[in-house]
Amino acid sequence: KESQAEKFQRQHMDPDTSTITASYCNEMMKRRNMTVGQCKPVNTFIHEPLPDVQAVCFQRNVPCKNGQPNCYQSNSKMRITDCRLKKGSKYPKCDYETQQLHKSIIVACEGNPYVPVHFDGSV
Ligand code: PAX
Repeated sequence: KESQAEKFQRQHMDPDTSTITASYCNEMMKRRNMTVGQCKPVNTFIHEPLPDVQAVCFQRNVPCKNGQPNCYQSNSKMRITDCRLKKGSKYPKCDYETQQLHKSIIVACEGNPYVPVHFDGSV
């Protein structure tokens, strides 16, 4: 079974992509199984090496949106792509807007090893 850490990597890690095209989110949201049963409304992909993203669990502790205390904000801005379901897009035709950004990420971490399991947002 897929662990929470593996699920985070499937949903949020894409270190090796250099060119992001307008169809990036439509392709990636499907390829990474986020358009099964419903279209996931918002999802962020991170284009940085996995160790750099795992290291965020030991950076600045910030409160999570849900009030839990296990969120961390990256010291550095990271290359990310936000995928947002377009207005009027209806399952099973999941049509996404692709937006490339350079922002600090906030992730929730759990476990031993202590690794990212949830993407809380970007600032
Ligand atoms: P998730 O289901 O929210 O969290 P996501 O991050 O890919 O998935 P399982 O066992 O899988 O149910 N976990 C936590 N969740 C929230 N807050 C804290 N502190 C926490 N600690 C542990 C994956 C698992 O992490 C556990 C949680 O119980 C899950 O366990 O976000 C909705 C989704 O949209 C993404 C992020 C979320 O998906 P929202 O708005 O409800 O926080 N998303 C959202 C994104 O990718 N990019 C964005 O900019 C935003 C706003």
